[in-house]
Amino acid sequence: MSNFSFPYSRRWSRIAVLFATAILILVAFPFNRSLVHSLLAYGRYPPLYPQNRKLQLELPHYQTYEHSDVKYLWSPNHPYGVGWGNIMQDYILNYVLAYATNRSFVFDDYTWAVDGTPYSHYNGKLIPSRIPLNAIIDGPLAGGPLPPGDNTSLAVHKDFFTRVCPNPTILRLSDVGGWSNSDTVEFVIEKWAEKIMSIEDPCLQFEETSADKQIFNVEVFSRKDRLLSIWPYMSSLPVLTNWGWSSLIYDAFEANRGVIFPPSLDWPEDQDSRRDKTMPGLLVIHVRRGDFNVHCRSLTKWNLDWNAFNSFPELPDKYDQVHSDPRLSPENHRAYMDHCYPSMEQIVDKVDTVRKESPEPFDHIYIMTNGADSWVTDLKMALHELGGWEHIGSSQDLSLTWEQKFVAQAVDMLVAQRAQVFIGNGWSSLSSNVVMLRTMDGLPPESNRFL
Ligand SMILES: Nc1nc2c(ncn2[C@@H]2O[C@H](COP(=O)(O)OP(=O)(O)O)[C@@H](O)[C@H]2O)c(=O)[nH]1
Ligand SMILES: [Mg+2]
Repeated sequence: MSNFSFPYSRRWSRIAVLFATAILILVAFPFNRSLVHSLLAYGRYPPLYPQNRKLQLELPHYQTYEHSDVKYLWSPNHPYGVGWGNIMQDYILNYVLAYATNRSFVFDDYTWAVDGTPYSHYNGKLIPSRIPLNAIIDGPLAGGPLPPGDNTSLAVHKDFFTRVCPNPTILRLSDVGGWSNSDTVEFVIEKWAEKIMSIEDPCLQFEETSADKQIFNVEVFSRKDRLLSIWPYMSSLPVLTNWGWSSLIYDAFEANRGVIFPPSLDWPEDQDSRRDKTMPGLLVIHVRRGDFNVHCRSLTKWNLDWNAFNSFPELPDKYDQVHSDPRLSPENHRAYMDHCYPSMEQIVDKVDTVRKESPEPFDHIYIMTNGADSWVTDLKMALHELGGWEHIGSSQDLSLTWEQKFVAQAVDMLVAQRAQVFIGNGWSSLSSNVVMLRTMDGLPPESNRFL
């Protein structure tokens, strides 16, 4: 008898498991659509980068710093729930302030949510709430070494800072007078540097209030008259001269050479000489989709200028050339949107124009984008119709590891950094950071164009 009952009970237990899973999904779905979607799509949770996290909590200089008189500056109140482009800008300016005041810069993760949960929802998907900075970048900002002869203290992670500085001196924005949100970043840094340099306590932090309650709020990056005068100083600092991407990003680039720039190119064998090399004949275009549809409409209401370094005076395409106040007439509004959120036809036209104007031929194009797959496929077809391409690649063609998937924007930035010509979106901070890094790499201003 018992011999017969076995298959039955096994079958029943399988049915019961399937039934329970189905019920779980049905019950959970209305409450946690993204979770269920992600689990069904990928069958796993986003990565939490344990190796990177461990490394940044064990940086080699911590041992000596623990028993020394190193001075620190921790600026909390970084924005959250925003893209990497915005965070990168924010971190760099705060690093400049710490460096200018001879203090160790304190960095935190690229933080999407501060509620303590490991995962967040974005665009119907689960993402890590926090990504260790060293999963994206390498170099001084993430605690890497400074060039020989530079004795400024190295950066440390926030967890190290809170351990060695349990009772820091707290700075409030009102502690320094004589500056306002309309002054240049250069002036604001000078003002604050005076104050910070006068403080003896090695442990110093700004009061933790709310995101964006900081010296440099996000508005700084859309006001060229406030930002650009800091560039000569900022561009001389190791945070930019020694900028590097994490090995996760460089590895993704190398693994995807075939869809970025197929191997016809003479490409140095060793990793070091590859790092700063541009790829002749490669045109990269940043096609900002998704949230920009709504975002661009909001920008028209404020008549917002191009973002940060997209307004370098040397660049050939200028905001003023193509835009008049979009609030004044429907035509102006349309002209603004044509550049902020261009149609497929307008994008193809721009590529055509840039290609015709360039003295060098382009036969490879790479579309970096957050656009939907089917839309990108159509754009590729439309570009193909222009003719003359040996290869058309895009973000959607990249094969990435699970850990690389969630930092894919940095992989695209590296591709754009190495393009012979880059076409960006003037309002995008991601584009602006690309232009900034390309400028640091000594690429000519004419090689940065805008839609
Ligand atoms: N992989 C990839 N993601 C992008 C691209 N453009 C935008 N995104 C995504 O959208 C976010 C854009 O936010 P942000 O970096 O702040 O740039 P901005 O909004 O254009 O100023 C990025 O962090 C990415 O998650 C792109 O070209 N490639
Ligand atoms: Mg953004």
